[in-house]
Amino acid sequence: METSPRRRLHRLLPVPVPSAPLHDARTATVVGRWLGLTVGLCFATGLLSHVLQHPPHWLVDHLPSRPAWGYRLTQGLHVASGTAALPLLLAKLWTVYPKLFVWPPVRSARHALERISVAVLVASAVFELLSGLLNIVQWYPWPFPFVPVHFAVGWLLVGAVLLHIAVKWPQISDHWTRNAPGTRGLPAEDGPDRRSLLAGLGAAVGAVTLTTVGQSFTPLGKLDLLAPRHPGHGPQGLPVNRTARAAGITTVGPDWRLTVVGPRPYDLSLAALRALPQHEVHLPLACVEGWSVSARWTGVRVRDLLQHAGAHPHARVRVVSLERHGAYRVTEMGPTYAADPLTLLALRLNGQELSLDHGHPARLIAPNRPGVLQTKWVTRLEVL
Ligand SMILES: Nc1nc2c(c(=O)[nH]1)N[C@H]1C(S)=C(S)[C@@H](COP(=O)(O)O)O[C@H]1N2
Ligand SMILES: [Mo]
Repeated sequence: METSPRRRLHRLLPVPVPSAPLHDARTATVVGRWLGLTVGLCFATGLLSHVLQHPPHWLVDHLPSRPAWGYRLTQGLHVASGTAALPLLLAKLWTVYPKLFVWPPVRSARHALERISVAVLVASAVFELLSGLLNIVQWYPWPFPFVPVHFAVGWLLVGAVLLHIAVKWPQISDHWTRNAPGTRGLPAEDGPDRRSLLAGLGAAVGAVTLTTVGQSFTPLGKLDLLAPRHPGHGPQGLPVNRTARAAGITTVGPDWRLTVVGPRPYDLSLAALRALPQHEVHLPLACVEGWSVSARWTGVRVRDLLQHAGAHPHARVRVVSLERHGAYRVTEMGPTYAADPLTLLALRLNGQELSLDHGHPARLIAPNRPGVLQTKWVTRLEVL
């Protein structure tokens, strides 16, 4: 290793020279490991969310309906880690951007491959974080469906991260600790400028986290200034993603009936449903967009309704809404949810009859289940 003038100066002076360039491997390593950690957490929780929403057929019967707060926690972490990764990604890109302009741009086949892999890494990271952010505000300014594309690019990103770690392993291990081999004999600390950069970055991550995480972690609800949803805001104290109007449901008349299709099919009027044994559960509604609210739901156990139709206790169920169009008008549920005593066809929310926006006259509420699958305006249960 050549000795730079700065390094020579460093040896002469007893105090550190406050001019570390910050576009260096040590800074890239420190920022990179925080970014890697948040992206890893975001990927793992995203994968879990995907499996709960779109389980492969061999897993449908085994999805856990407990802990009841599981999805609230993991999806809260998914959105919080993705949000925290934004300032980290910007800092990382700033640290390494001079490398984009190295000359000559390609030195060898290996170098060309490395640059291509970095391009994939940067593009997929920017795409994942931005598309996730726009999904939270429900803005889809692109022609493709969000869920499958966000999921597929997530794999691309994780592959690119692993490749990047492998390629950069020598630099990463050299600069993992402060006393890097190339700087042996120098004071074992980061200069004031790197320390300020990292402190500023920590403050930025802390600020975006504290002002958004209250959307699912309600004790911090008062600080929830930047998130688009606020847990307590909305009819009956809950936000609404799809209003009754947007779903094309203006009124539900007295002729509404719940049909249960199974070996012994039957249907029930609302009065008959209200006359069945009612149960009360405290369960969170946890939206994939990260907001979550716990509420008190009252209604009839889905298990009881299915049993009455002669369903096998391990049967899967299809839940059908009055809604005519819309991606979530029909959902399916495996036996772990259907048989769980906490899974209700809810008629009441926080002591009042469900409002039309929350799914009047009946909606599904089940433990550890993504919000998108908590079907509103239910009119049919089909034993599969
Ligand atoms: N029929 C139907 N049910 C639905 C939806 C929908 O679009 N149609 N949206 C779901 C989503 S994404 C969420 S987060 C919850 C929100 O419930 P809330 O509006 O009562 O808060 O309802 C779910 N149930
Ligand atoms: Mo949702």
